[in-house]
Amino acid sequence: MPARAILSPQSRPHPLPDRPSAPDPNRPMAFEVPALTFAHDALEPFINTRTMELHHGLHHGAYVAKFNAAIEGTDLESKTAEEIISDLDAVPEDIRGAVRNNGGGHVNHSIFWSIMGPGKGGEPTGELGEAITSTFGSFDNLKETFNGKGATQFGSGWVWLTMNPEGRLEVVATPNQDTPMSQGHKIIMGNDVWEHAYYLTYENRRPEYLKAWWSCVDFDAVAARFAAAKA
Ligand code: MN3
Repeated sequence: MPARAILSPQSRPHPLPDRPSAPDPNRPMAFEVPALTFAHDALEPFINTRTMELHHGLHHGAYVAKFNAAIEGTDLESKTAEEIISDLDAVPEDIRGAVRNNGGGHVNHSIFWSIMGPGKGGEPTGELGEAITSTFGSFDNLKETFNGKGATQFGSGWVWLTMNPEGRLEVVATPNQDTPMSQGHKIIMGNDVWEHAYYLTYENRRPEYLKAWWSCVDFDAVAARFAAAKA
């Protein structure tokens, strides 16, 4: 029996998306990839420059382009991305899958970029720090739970710290670009565990990436999300 190729071109995971097309000037309300507040190389050595270029520019860009295309001409154009993704039942069935994947991708990544920065890390303090200690016992316990759920999320997905519908902090994982917002959670912070988020540096060692990533977390930004979620 001939040896079987492990990766056929068809089964290759995560092909690079096409470069997103330029925004349509006739659709000024179209969603856009938010600009980073730091340079692509600023998260080295934890997240390398090429990963950031591809991830922020091309992967997120492709979600935005497909999200815009999916909702074009529908009354969803007047809603925010968060409103759309929080109420998928209100999305017409023929575009619901595209909106769930690409709207979710846009919202998830927009949050992800906003809670990271260079020279960050450390530990959460203030009310966020107290809530973490009271819910998980310690910040180290939260990290262990978060990294564990991120490492065992099968295939592509995300791991999140949320405020659940009961108003308590919770660590949840979601597959693909699903977002806990669709289940009534408020997102406090999250990490992307798709291979495109880490493979160039960490290859198959997702747990190593999960541990290193905490050095990029901007806890001031996370605390602001926590305060907004409580309000
Ligand atoms: Mn991603």
